[in-house]
Amino acid sequence: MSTQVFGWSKTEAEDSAAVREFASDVRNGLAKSQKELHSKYLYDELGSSLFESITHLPEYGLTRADERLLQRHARDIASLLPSRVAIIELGSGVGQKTRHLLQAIGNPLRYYPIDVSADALARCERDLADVAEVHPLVQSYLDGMARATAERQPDESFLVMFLGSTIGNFERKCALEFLRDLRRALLPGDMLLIGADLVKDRDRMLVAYDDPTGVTGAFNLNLLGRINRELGADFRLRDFEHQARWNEDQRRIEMHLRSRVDQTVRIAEADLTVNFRADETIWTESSHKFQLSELDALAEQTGFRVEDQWVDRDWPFAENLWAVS
Ligand code: AVJ
Repeated sequence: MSTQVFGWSKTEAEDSAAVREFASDVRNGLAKSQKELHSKYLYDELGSSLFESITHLPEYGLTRADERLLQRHARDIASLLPSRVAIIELGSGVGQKTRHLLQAIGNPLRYYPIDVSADALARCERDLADVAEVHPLVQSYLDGMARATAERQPDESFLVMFLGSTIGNFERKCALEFLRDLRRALLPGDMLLIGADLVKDRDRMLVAYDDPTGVTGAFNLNLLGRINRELGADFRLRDFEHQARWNEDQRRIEMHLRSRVDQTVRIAEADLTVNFRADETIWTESSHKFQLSELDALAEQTGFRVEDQWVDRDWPFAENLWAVS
């Protein structure tokens, strides 16, 4: 997003710029031969709350593993941080997982959560007010980073947190580029705490993204609902079906929305009419899964040094502490 928004009071001009950008992304994405929509658009207010529900599903162990590691090792992690530190979190959501670490650090602390969901950030600010001075940023990751690091105090270092395996949503090549950009926004002494979901049993991965309760399906289909609401489209959600696939070559789960029938959809605000053949899909998200060795290589290729790593045994997931090298 190009708008520089602080807090959650967007002006009308910023709102309409965001709608135009959404419309243009939808137009470009649906013009491709494999139709696609960017996964960041899954997180409107309803989508964010559906994702929050996903984190409670027994089949989706990822978030609980992440939180277990942060809770169990909060003191270890805190002991490895620079003495004067401020925290930036990319894609914080409500920031629940971060509480343990903020508490373990103890001293008065500036915390900059960055997220696309203003609602989640409002809750985050409320919930964490007792453990940090919260400065919410409704911005893209790198814009928010620039905003936060501009407030660096003398002798202060930043810890950037990128939890929940959100890095897995990037194509592997884009993850590399993104981490390099992130590195460029930091200084020696700064650190990155990055969570990554590990490759595990195929059926376990698949059911985590295709739960029998149907919450993930609702989360995925809501993207079409959002296009109806914000871009005046006429998607019939019942004529689409949620699909999760394991892509073995790319080691990633892909979510798709499969058209059940031949159909035509009108998206007024994008001035677009789209045809779907029965069985054709819109690709809405990739969640790449990692090998431990791959994570160390990723650090090295992007200008970081591995400081420590913690792995959950019940749900293979790795928390990685890297330092700017
Ligand atoms: C929040 C991006 C890590 O990819 O596992 C959950 C999002 N999508 N179920 C993930 C998600 C479907 C999640 N991340």
